Amino acid sequence: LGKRMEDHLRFAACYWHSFCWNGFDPFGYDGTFERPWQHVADPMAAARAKADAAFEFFAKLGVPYYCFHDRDVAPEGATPRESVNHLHEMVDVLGEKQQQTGMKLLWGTANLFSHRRFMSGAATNPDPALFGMAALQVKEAMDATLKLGGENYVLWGGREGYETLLNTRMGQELDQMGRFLNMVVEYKHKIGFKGTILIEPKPREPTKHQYDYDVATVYGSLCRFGLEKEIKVNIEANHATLAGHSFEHEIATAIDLGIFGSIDMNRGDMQCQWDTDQFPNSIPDTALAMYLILQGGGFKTGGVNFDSKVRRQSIDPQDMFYGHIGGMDVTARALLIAEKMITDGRVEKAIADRYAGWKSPEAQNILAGKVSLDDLAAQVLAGGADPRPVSGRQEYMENLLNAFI
Ligand code: GLO
Ligand code: NI
Ligand code: NI
Ligand code: NI
Repeated sequence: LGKRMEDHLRFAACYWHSFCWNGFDPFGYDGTFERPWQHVADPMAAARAKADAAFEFFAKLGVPYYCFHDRDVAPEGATPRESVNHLHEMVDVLGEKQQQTGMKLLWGTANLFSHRRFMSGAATNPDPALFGMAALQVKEAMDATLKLGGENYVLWGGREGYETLLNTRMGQELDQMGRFLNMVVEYKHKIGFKGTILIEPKPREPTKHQYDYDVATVYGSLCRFGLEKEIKVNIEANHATLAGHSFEHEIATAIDLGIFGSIDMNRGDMQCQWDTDQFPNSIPDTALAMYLILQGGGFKTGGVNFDSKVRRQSIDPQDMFYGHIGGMDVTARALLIAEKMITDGRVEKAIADRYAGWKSPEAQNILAGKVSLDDLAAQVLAGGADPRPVSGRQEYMENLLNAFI
């Protein structure tokens, strides 16, 4: 593979599911988890206690990377200035923790979706004052990411979408989003951040019509904003299935469009049609995803962030270890299977054989734009023969995957 297997184990644990989400759901207004820092009255003391617990967990897990939102690590203050001061203080704490544990930051991000001020969007808000608040938060989160040596910066447009066109100017909101993303990219260059900016597509939740629906939609927007060379995507398994795709379809689409960046690893639940963020547990599905990623050149600056959480009923802190260890084992096994598939070469060869006809100089001329529709039609008539159908061998190929597991 040209790279040692360990180079692909760029696994990250996320701060928010294990240390911020408390087990609430739309019917459980209160969480089910007991967190010691919830009872600490001073918000900054609570943030420090939370950081102690988070890094103790990351270190015990032995995971090399973590990811966080600004508000996961530092509480909102009474004014924008106070919120910024909180973040600066906590970035120093995180820096010390990284030094002590050897943990690295896979990516940083800003939470532009939990606070009520963002209920009608962040960059796509009808009020420019809220666009400004989003800019402040992203600027500060990018600074924090740079300072902590983060390798990427993620933008998930949590509230960038709408509920009804009877109160929404969609065209204007998309223009606002384009301006915002261009400002982010300009700022990245201004501060000399070398990492990749990643958009995380997601459909249907929390707004009814999310603008960053899936990889193809994001690509269309990036082209419209002139940013298709500047921004890549962070693909989440559960978001892919919510959009009616498979995880591997979204990965393959991004690779083919040249915008594959990183993945958020989890698994959707076919019965609960929302973003349940379960730990991955299907080896065949994960193997296929890893196969495509390795075939596409592997992870460059990106990695595998476990955007996964234990269930509301799993209040035993040990379940957090079981969840992560199980999910990481599944992913590691999937990587080994993917490696076997690549060295074996049968899948690759079967695909090459299927498209072999396109290797001829005549066929290459068609793809190179050297043949017109009517010329080609005339050639077919002159040739006389009726072309034979090409077999898909779908059942054989799908079963072949099982031979590697
Ligand atoms: C929500 C998303 C969210 C993002 C995170 C990073 O469904 O998956 O967890 O990954 O906000 O921006
Ligand atoms: Ni995610
Ligand atoms: Ni998600
Ligand atoms: Ni999710």
